[in-house]
Amino acid sequence: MTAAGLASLLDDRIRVARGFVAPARAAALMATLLRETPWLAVRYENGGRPRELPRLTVNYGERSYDYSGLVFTPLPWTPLLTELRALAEATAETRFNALIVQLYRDGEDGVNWHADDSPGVGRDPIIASLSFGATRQFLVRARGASEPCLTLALAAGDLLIMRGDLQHTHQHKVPREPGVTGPRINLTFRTLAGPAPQPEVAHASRVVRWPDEEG
Ligand SMILES: O=C(O)CCC(=O)C(=O)O
Repeated sequence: MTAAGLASLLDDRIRVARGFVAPARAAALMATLLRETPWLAVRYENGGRPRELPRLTVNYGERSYDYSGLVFTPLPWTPLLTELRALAEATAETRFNALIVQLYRDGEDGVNWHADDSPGVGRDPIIASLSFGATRQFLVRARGASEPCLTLALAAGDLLIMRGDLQHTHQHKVPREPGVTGPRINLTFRTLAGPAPQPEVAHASRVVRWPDEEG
């Protein structure tokens, strides 16, 4: 445990605070975020074929952000997200200027093995991740390994902090879990610096209301 009561894993590259947000507040936040977020279904091309990310996503902050070969245009901070950012900053002991909000509509949605190592986040980023809604598995593997070295079930209200050289030594993933029927929302707060990439993706994607349109 660290001084802030965080469990320390993988040589302190990961810190976890279970129940960082109390259950009733976490449930209320889930409902509010689900309803008020202008979810984006991100479309892109792979080998000339149209694809859509298997999750809905929205970026907030002051600066466009590129990852997975796409450039995302941010929305301005809302009062609620500013409040959550302050909570994450106090525990992660850093300042954040960017947020990715992701909606995993059910167990068919996920994110494949990757590291958050795009140039905008700098060399050893501190990334704070807050989870709401359905519990999902969060896997970590050493680069070059095929099997995970760490599996965490991230539940509503849990805070996970990635830090140090984790993004260079390991990759992470939220696997598909077809048995999961409920939605999950994940917020990852980051610090972006350097020249902003040119926005390109917004016009290629579509804003959806969820669950109205997709459910
Ligand atoms: O949903 C999560 O817990 C992880 C999200 C993630 O992998 C990322 O934002 O890089």
